Amino acid sequence: MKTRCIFKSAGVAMATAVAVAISAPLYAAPDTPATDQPNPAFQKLDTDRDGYISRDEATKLRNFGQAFSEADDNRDGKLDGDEFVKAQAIYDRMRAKAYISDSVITARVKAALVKDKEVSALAVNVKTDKGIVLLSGFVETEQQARRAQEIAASITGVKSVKSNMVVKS
Ligand SMILES: [Ca+2]
Ligand SMILES: [Ca+2]
Repeated sequence: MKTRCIFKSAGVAMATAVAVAISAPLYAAPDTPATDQPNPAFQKLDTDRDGYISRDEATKLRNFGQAFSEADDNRDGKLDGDEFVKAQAIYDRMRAKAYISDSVITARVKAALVKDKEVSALAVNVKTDKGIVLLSGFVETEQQARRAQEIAASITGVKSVKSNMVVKS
């Protein structure tokens, strides 16, 4: 914002031609009127170069929908430069949250296993990577292994369950 104002007053004070000559290299992308600096992510998404990110253009980013809705302040169904910056911040926050939730998932699975009569006494190790739970350790029967897998799969946020559990014989 500041830069734009300075250039505006400079343009009035100096000859217009000089102002244009100075500002031209800085504003190489004339189709992004809402931002002071060209945003590379914005330009990449704005395939029709109308200066807005439409819903359609935003589908190139995975799971961007919620951030899109929250950032679209004037509810016109598209994001201008400022709204897009806001959307990026929301998107980054959401992704950070998704990352943390691996440890939350692990804690929930462990708690659920401890509560279950059939598997509570077993030493089942739980690891979670991007929502995928890996169970390992020793169990006494196949049934216990299956039960542990079922419990893990029922936890909110779990995408799938892998088992490295070994049946002691
Ligand atoms: Ca566009
Ligand atoms: Ca908008």
